[in-house]
Amino acid sequence: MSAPIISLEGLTSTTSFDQLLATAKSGGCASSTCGLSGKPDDIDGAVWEKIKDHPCFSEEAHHYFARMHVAVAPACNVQCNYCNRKYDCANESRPGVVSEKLTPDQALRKVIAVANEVPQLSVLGIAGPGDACYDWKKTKATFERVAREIPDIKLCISTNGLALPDHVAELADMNVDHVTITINMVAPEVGAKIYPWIFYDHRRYVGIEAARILHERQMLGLEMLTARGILTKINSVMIPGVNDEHLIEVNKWVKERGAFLHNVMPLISDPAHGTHFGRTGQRGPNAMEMKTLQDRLEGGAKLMRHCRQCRADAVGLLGEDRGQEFTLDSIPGEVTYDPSRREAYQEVVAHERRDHVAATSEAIGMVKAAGSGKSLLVAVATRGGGRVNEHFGHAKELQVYEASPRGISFVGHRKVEQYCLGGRGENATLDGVIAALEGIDIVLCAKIGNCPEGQLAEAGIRAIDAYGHDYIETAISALYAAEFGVQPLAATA
Ligand code: CLF
Ligand code: SF4
Repeated sequence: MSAPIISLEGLTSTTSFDQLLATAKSGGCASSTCGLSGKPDDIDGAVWEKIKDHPCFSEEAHHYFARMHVAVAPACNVQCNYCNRKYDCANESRPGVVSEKLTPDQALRKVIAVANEVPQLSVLGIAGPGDACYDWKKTKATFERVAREIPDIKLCISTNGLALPDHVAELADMNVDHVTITINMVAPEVGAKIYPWIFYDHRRYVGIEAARILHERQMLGLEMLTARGILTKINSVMIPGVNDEHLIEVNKWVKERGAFLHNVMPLISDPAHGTHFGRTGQRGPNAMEMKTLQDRLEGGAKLMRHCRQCRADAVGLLGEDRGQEFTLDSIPGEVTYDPSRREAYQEVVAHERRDHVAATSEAIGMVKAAGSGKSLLVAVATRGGGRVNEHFGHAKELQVYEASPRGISFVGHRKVEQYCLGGRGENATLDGVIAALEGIDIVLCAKIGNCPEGQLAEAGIRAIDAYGHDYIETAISALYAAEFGVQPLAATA
């Protein structure tokens, strides 16, 4: 495998933008795999075209592409017991943080400002607070304005599904290819524990009747989207003791109705959020409970495991949030879209990801062929681009991969507090990081100091920085080889 033409850090930094442009214009790709499409063999070509730049609908794309959300549709027709609408829609975002509400014109201004600065931007999502289909006029006006100015941006919405069937035809007309429905139950008696009321057809419903109507509308909306070829992701909030076991049934129902992905998210519950579940002490699941349920769901509707439960005004790659750089008062009154950065980025990434796909396939083949029967859980510090390229002390999350006889797969992420600030590591912070790494065998990072390496070792976790800037899968396959005595692959970087 050849070295990358330029690093992904280089792709996005302002100082090397000239280099990025020059590389894109020259078509000067050093990759030995140019000419390959980069499409994995097991994905249909038309589906690949829709998902290849969508960071949520493709795990592979999330290493390269960014989404942004605009909070334009605050009204909601459902009450979820995990939501306090003073904050964000907890179906698609982290509760407890207030978002800036925007008009469609303000949203357009913000999208242009972000597109000019963040070359990875590929998707505009409307994901709360409130419901994008219920507050439809504002959703539609925003999408129409943005599609006129930036025609190649993908439009994406998240909805509770109650008003969805009324707007499927318009979503198809606007070329919205990606919809998320939050479905937490398929049995009204379970739903009644999650939704105290809904507002439908000019009146309020409560209890089992409310949950039954919501369920029927969600299934109808999903079937209508599937019939039109719109890719639908199902988000389910895992609420221990309420719907955790039941999500196995939900997975079956949505698979039968053509859902493209199923994303099981942990309930985030805190008394400070002022939600019903927060006030009544309902807990969320821990990382191992989540993984156990996800493992039980394997073989059903395909799982999304790389969700970051982002805010309703999130901007950037999924593992980062640059929203605070783009508040309305920091954006000029007049902005004009300049496509050059995004175009150059897309061209360079197209080359890079072909190389990455080939490297991944080789690495997975090696792990499968090893025939060791063993598995490893590896937590990786990365800044994007699918490479081991972050220092342990700078990481705010670690991406978790499992290497096993089935190959190498992304199984989740662990959020951690940044351990090293201003060149100094904090012991108390490190204790929290180690606790968050429960169950992990090995940490892979670009660099780690002796002190944290030693403390991780005491907790039974090995930290390795020998594969800095390699592709993640290639590094893991080499580790697997070293661990279980098979022939390692050559490094890529
Ligand atoms: Fe936004 Fe959602 Fe579209 Fe993605 S988020 S509307 S599908 S563009 Fe993505 Fe964020 Fe998870 Fe949502 S990581 S919370 S799944
Ligand atoms: Fe809150 Fe979203 Fe549920 Fe509405 S649909 S109550 S905004 S979590």
